[in-house]
Amino acid sequence: MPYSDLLSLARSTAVKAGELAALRLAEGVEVAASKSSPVDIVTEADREVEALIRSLLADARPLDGFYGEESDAAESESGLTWIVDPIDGTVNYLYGFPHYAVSIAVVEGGPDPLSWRALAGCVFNPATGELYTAAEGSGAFLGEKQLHVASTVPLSQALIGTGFAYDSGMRAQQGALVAQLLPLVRDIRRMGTASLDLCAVAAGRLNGYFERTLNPWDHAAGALIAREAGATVKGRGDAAPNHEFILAAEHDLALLLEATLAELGD
Ligand code: LIP
Repeated sequence: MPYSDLLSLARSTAVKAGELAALRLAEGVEVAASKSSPVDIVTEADREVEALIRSLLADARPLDGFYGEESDAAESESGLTWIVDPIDGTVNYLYGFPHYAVSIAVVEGGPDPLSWRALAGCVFNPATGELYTAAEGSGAFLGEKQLHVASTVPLSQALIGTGFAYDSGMRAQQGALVAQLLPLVRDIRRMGTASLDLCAVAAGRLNGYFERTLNPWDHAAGALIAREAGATVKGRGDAAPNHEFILAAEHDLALLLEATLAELGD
């Protein structure tokens, strides 16, 4: 399998990082600081887990670039860059809600989702032990089980995941949009962890997912996993997923969901 060495490194690193995150959670975590808003928080565990990931990756591949949520970016000398969210779903983690993940992806190029080519990715939920993986062209897996996106359904039968920004003004807009969408679909799920939402689409646990204002580290691995499971993963129109918008679903539903969101003013 191409990129098997990269995927193996992502997988082993994610498991070690997840074990550390779970250990720190068991010891008790507190807010270390807030970032873009009072509810956009970071814990010391986020920082410690990212430092571990960064160290393991640098030991194995010192010339690769690094782009993580909690530390400074490092330029790539190899042409590859690691895109890392040490604890995606930080608020879930802080509250002890068992739905958070270590998300690690390696891309050809730099940390720009509009231009990178994702090669391998891993999303690990330490609370459940679920380990999602994918390498470009080799399919997506939950453990050893190959994943396939759910078959298409009418929008009225679709279970749709989404999430909200940390900015209160943006949240008001997103809440108003969800209020309009809710009667048009089976139901809405807001689970708080973009990487796991994208893996849920890959696993057929969600029919679709969309969100705005995500950072590259939130979606780099999950988008590859969803795409390798057969989902359409996109930005608006022909754009690649990006900060402004990401949507993942089986192809026909993806186009219908995007058109519906546009009609609702998103
Ligand atoms: C989170 C995302 C989630 C989004 C949250 C937050 P974080 O990332 O995974 O989808 O709705 O607002 O951005 O901040 O926990 O790494």
